[in-house]
Amino acid sequence: LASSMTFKQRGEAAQNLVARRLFNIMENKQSNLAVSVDLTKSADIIKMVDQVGPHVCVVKTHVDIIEDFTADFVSKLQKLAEKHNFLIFEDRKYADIGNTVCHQYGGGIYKVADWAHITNAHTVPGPGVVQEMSSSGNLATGEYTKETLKIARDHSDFVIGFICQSRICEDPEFICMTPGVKLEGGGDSLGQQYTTPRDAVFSRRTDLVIVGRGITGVTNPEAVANEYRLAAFASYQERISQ
Ligand code: 6AU
Repeated sequence: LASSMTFKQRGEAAQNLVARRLFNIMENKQSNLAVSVDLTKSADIIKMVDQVGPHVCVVKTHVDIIEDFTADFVSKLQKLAEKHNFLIFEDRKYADIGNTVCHQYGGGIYKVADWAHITNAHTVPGPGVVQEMSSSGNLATGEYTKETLKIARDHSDFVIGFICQSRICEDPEFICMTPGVKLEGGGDSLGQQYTTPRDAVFSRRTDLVIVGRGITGVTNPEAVANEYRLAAFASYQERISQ
């Protein structure tokens, strides 16, 4: 069962090279923390990523909210990914027909396929990647999750995991990533609901927590990122030693 295996064992079980690399980083950096750097100015993002970099396995971006996006931003981000050993996840949530998604992923201004190690897609249009949302009242439940899992298994050369609020499968090679995480729980004014790292990784048995404003919104992001890393990794260790 995935939830009782170590990240090292799961890296060995995975065929997909990105999944293998991610499990490897998680094991080596003792980090199952992704930071979502949802800031709108390139320089602020780069500064934040350099601060939290030592503590994360993944940096997640939303490049379409950046006001001053350039190729230079991408090359700086890539340099930081090498310096701190993390993967870059562009949270683009593709949701259109294949032909349109090909253009959106490979072309346009952002050319996501050139630099993002990981991206994501809704499965509403058919084969893609699951989205099970953290916002209240989301419709991604039941049959949608089941169908998405099937799509993932049918395309396991390309799919490395899911965005989900609790573990949706025990396949060792798929990584369950949970957004909507804050040490103090709660929510925001627009429907976001927060769970704690322990609740996500120990109780709901997911693998990796995605934290945005809980880290980027504080005055000492590096120290707080380390707190989240320790909390999420201890919850993983507690789970596998059960
Ligand atoms: O910690 P926050 O609330 O500041 O940021 C959470 C981040 C945001 C969302 O776009 C994203 O996680 N997210 C996702 C993802 C990762 O796809 C899905 C979801 O259901 N909820 C969610 O918050 O960048």
